[in-house]
Amino acid sequence: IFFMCVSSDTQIITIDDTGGLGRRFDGIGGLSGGGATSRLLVNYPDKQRNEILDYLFQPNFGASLHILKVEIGGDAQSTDGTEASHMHNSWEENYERGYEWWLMVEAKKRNPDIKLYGLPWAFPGWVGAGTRSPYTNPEMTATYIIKWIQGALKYYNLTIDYVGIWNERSYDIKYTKVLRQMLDKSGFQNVRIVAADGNWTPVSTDILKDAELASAIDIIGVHYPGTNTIADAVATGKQLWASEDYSTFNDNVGAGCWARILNQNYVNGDMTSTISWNLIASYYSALPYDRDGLMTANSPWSGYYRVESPIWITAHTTQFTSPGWTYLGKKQGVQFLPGGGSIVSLASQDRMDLTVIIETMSHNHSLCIRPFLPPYEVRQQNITIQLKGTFAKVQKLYVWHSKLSFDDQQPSTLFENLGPFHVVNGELQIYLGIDEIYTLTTLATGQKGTYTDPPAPTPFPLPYMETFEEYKENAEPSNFAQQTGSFEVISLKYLSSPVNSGVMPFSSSLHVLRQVVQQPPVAWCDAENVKASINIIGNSSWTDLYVQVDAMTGQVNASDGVFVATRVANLGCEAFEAVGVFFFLFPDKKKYEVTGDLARTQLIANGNADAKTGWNTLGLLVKNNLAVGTLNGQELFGLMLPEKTSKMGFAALGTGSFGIADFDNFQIRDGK
Ligand code: 147
Repeated sequence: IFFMCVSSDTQIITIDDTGGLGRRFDGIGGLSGGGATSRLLVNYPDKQRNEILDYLFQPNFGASLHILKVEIGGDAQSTDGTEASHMHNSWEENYERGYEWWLMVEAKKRNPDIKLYGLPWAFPGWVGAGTRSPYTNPEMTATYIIKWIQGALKYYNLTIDYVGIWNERSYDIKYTKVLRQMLDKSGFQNVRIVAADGNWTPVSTDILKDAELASAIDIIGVHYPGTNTIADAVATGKQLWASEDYSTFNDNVGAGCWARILNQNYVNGDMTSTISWNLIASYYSALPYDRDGLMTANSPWSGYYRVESPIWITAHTTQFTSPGWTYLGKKQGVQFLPGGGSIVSLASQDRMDLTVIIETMSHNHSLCIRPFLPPYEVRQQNITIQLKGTFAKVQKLYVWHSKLSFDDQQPSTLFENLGPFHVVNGELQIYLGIDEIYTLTTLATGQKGTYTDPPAPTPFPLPYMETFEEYKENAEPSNFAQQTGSFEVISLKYLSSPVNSGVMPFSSSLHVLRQVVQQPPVAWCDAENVKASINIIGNSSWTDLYVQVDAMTGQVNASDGVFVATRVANLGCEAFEAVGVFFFLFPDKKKYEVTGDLARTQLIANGNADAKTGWNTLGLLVKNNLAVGTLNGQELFGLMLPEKTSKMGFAALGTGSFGIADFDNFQIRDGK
């Protein structure tokens, strides 16, 4: 690999730390959330779950990430599901919900130096103070966010390093200043604000106009910048981040995208951190943005997962740098290469160590989901690296190599250790092919971590029974993927509380699943326009199925009704038009409805139902074009489905409006 390409000239690249360095490097990160992207990870068997976490976070093993960014759950849809809020209502707080606390703890266990960054997509309705904006009462919203930061410290000993404003929605100058002041007053002077997790403007121009705002914001974070920055952003003097980027299918083109932007976000755009949406694709593949993570783990019932090529692209940078390292100056080891591609060079704080990353990704092999990538050419080339300044004395460089293959007959080389190469008179010559990544480093560390192959994938297991008994309170049950509303396991002791006065528990069971959202959220997308809740599970290609659940709406602030459903499709932010075969029961009205959609615009049948006060058992069998419903074991309807009804999809349960409902003894059986 290290031979000269005979007929072409060599271009000299000087790597030199004299005459000015570049910016501080802040690290490479992954984003869990925005939303529910780690949903299926938590219930993997322990062995595989630990392996996956090692591939993501263990230093010198795999992606070895420097930053973990997580969603601050808002009980609302934020792309692949809804994440639980620590304050469903203004009068309560809870730090046991969801899986981001767990994930942050696991990341810190592996890398105590990993930086943590929290950002809300949506907020519980009450944070809007009667409006659909989180900025109506800035002090209240800041209190809500600071409680999350305090909870992290108090219950998990997690120090949050960065906090954002509102993902890809309007940011607010007043709120940003209030958040800064209240963070400082709460002892969180070290929590730095990233703004505005959207576009370069107006935040950059606002910072230039407003000294108080400028001192409140530490980092300008933008999404999908296409490696470009703007002059106003540079003029602020702030650190610039691609605080969300990538979101590309994790095959080799995705890996090429990631390799290109990891280098060029700095070479071209002065950005000193790039964060991948998402960290790991742990959501059902029928949900939006299938496999847009650094690796894939969406089959917890089998234990199957895949370490995809973006993990090894990440390793090329992360295993040989740390936040606090410094980029060298432009044209001093940070530049585009003459034949196409790019090089970045970073030095440790003490300048004892040097890491150089080179990428030669071609246009069609490094397309990202967005924005448009203008055409460019890359050709094979020879370069001569000349080490100057502090690095003139370097004798050898350790070399790691990847070559992404786009030919089925040809395997890719991923993060191959080529060992140390001698630097002769401060020079090293390299032949660069196309679609390659090299790391040259003084560090003798680095490892391509491996575990033995996980079990083979299997389809979602049937029959399936869930009693919710095995979970801790506030947990989300395995394999459920809530799309609107927020569902958590609660203990029977609450069922006898005044909130549920007069309602007797159904069985001797201790735990039930409760939908807790009582009003529309300060939403991130349109999903909640449906004003109903839905929690899906299973397999998106199921056709004939029997589903059954016990449900109860006797509580104060109850939902108007409950449903079970099959063949459910159209989820994520499109859940407002989720389709399927839905069997709704409205216990107070003693009515039922069969509909072809969650919004109940496609009515198939309705009628009276002899619903009990308290718990009712709903059963729904859908087979070919027949649907049969039972209520408490008695047949309630048997009908033919209209031709346009959804033909396949997930099983689901949920509520007809926002409001509390409890579910228990959920069953799925093959309907064939
Ligand atoms: C981002 C979101 O922040 C993420 O939660 C996730 O939805 C991600 C998926 O690619 O996208 O939101 C964007 C959605 C659309 C655009 C940019 C960001 N867009 O069309 O430019």
